[in-house]
Parts: sequence; C-alpha cells; structure tokens
Amino acid sequence: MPKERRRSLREAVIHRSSPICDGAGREREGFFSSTQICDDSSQMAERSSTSGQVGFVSDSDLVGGRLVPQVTITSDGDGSAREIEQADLDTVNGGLRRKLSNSSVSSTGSSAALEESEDDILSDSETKSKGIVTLEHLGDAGEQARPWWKLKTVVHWPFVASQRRRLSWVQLAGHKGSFKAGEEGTILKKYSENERLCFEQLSGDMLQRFVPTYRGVVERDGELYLQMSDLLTSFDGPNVMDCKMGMRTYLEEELVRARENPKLRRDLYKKMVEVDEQAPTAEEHRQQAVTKPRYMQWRETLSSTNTLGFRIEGVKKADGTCRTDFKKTRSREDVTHVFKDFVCGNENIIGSYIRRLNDIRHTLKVSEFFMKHEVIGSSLLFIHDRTERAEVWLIDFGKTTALLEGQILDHCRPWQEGNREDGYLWGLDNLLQTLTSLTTEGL
Ligand code: I3P
Repeated sequence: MPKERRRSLREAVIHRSSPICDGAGREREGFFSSTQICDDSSQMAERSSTSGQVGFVSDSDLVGGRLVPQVTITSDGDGSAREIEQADLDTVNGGLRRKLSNSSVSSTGSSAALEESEDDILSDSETKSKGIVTLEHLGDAGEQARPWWKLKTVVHWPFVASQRRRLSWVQLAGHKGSFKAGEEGTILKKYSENERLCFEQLSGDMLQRFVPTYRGVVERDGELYLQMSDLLTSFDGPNVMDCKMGMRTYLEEELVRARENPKLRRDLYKKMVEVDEQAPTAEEHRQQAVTKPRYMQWRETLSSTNTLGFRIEGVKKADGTCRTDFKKTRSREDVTHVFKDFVCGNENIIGSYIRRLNDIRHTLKVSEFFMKHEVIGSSLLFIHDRTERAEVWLIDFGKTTALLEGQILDHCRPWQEGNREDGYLWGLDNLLQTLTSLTTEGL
C-alpha cells in the first residue's frame, strides 16, 4: 500500500464540533477551522482498535448538547465522496492493529534501530517540510471563493482562473501534505482517530467556542479526512501566527516507546545540524542520527518551550511574507519582538488578543475537557486583519490525549515523568504577560 495511503489510515486524532465565536465573543457558525497532525501511538492505537466508535458528527448532530452518532455523507465537487461506514473504520482499525503488532514484535532489545523515521508512515523528512507548498484543490467551490483560504496553519495565496486546480499555500506548522481544500469555507485534514475523539468530546465542553467547527469525516480519493471550517475565510487579508503551547512537545508514551524501542533517525539528525552543528553528541555524529525524544527535547531547550511554556512556530503576514525560522527564538525579548512585528505596532490588535486570551484562560480553568486531557502539540492560532479584527483559536489536537479515569491535570505544575503535566496554562500566562508588556512598555 502506498505510504501516504497507509498513513491516513493509521493516523489517530480527536476533534469536536463547535459553534464559532468572533473576537467580540459572539458565536457564529461555519466560518473558521483549524487542524492538527497526529503522531500515532500505542495508546491511541489501543483506543482506536478497541473503541469501535464510528459516530461522525456535524453541528446539526448536536441535540441538546449531546452527540448523536451518525454517518456523514459528503458532497464532493468531483463526485468522488462516499459514505463513511463501519466497515471503513474496521479496515482502519484492523490495519492499525496489524501494523502495531508487527512493530512490537521487532521492538525488543536494547540496540537502536536506524531509521529514516521513527514512524515509517508519518515521518519521512519530505512530508515534514514547511513553507510554501502547492496543493491540489479537489472541489470547485474554491473557484468562487474568497481570495484567502486556510489549512490548519496553512494559508494560500490568491489564485487566478488559469491556476484553478492548483493552490499555493503557506504551511506554518505540521506535516506537509496533510491538508486539502474542502468545500467553500472548509478545509480537510488527514484523518486521525485521536483528533476526531477530541473534537467529539469538545463538542459539549465550555471550550467549544474557541475551537473550529467540526463537520465530520469525509473520504476523498480513497483517503479519510476530518472536515472543519476555515478560520480565515472571513478575514480580509489575514495575518496568522501559530504558537505551539506547553512546556513539552512529546507525549509520555512517546518517551516510553523510545526507551523500549530506541530508533535512530537520520532526518532529525540532519535537521539538528542544520540549526547547530555542535548540538549532536560525538556518538550522534558518529551514527549520523538521533532519537525523536532527543530531537524534541533539544528543540524545546533551543526555543522558548522550556523557558516560557510556548513557542512561535510560524508567522504569515498579509504582505505575503512568511517565516518559520523561529527554532532559536527563545528569550522573552525575542518573542516580544516577533509579536510586535506581527501586529505592526497596533495597540488595538494587541488589546483584542489579550482580551481573547483572557477569555480562553478563564474557560480553560473550568473546562472538563482540559482538566482531563494531556494537551501536547496543540497550538494557539492568532489571526488579525487590517480592519483590526483579531481572534485566537485553539487548534491541533492530534497529540491531545485523555488521562486515566479519575486523573486530572492543573496544567501549571512542573512536569515529572508520570504526572503527565503539560504546562499549558503556565505557557498561556507567560504569553499573556508577554503581550501585556507590549502595551505597558509601549509598542
Ligand atoms: C518536528 C516537530 C513536530 C513533530 C515532528 C518533528 O520538528 O517537533 O511537532 O511532529 O516529528 O520532526 P521540527 O518542528 O523541528 O520540524 P509530532 O508533533 O507529530 O510528533 P516527526 O518528524 O516524527 O513527525
């Protein structure tokens, strides 16, 4: 089976349906979206293989705040969409079980296997690149659509009739090739069981109004996607920033897996030396490879993840400039400078962002979903335009994982392996302080 095909069948994520709220706190429907990529894990696999859940939902499926499981039928511009049925998911889960079973057989022993990727489906270096990419647009809706689209942290350039079926996008974070344009006002993100579950659980949660509207699972060209509303559609030339939240960017179970079955990755070694030739140890230089946790932890210390509990992943401005070179943006001063440039010194926009972040913070404090999940790799997406409209959205739940029954997190305590704390709220407080300092110290 082709690699990309296998990948989509294995991905596991979470998502929910939600009404959308504009910057002033008013709820609206269907104008926004977000996305996130998932790293499959044994726990996710376990869940997906045992839950047998099918229930794809859309906004209309919410009755009295409860989810009503149903099959989603999509209308596809090229007529290739079809119903997603139980059998489809059985195939997905069956495939997942087989794959994991195979890998566990070969995972014993202490010597590290050398791989291009820790996960042969999710991670070749080509699919991880960020920057300007070109995607096929599968439907015709985009041809009548507004000049701006967004895919997760992906934004596209205006296009002309002669380029109808090819759109240029700027991807600020996440895995390349995971997004497609959906029907007007929506985007498609590669299916992930984990993210789907998250969206579903978020649907009845206080946080729902800060998360893109989830519109169910669709199939395109034999692959499953999560369909969600496009967050950028109603902006007039949006400026977009992606901030990855938390003091940690890998799941505890990823650490355990790496310990039990250490795999060396050449692609991550290459990414490491590109930034700092001195970063790898002598042994890593000799192997020309590093493990994923080693790479992720190095990235966290290099950026502001460890020191501030968030890091800037990418910025796309309305003037067409795009930056994803923030790996070494670490100090509060560095981060402040990026924000200042992002808003072009506009105090009104900063004020709106601060109000929105405070609203999010208060809601996180009372959210049951938040309390009961380890939130890893999730981002806050900042969007504003020249009308000074400014919004912040929670996106990317591919690595947001439910805790064990009875366990809760406060998201502020320091992490120690086993407590699953993610530092999300600590990071949010630091982010708020950073933005507030911009208003008090002057833009
Ligand atoms: C990537 C980044 C991603 C991670 C990916 C890394 O590094 O940390 O979050 O994906 O791992 O390569 P960088 O930002 O430096 O490009 P996950 O969050 O999904 O684990 P991967 O290569 O295994 O996909």
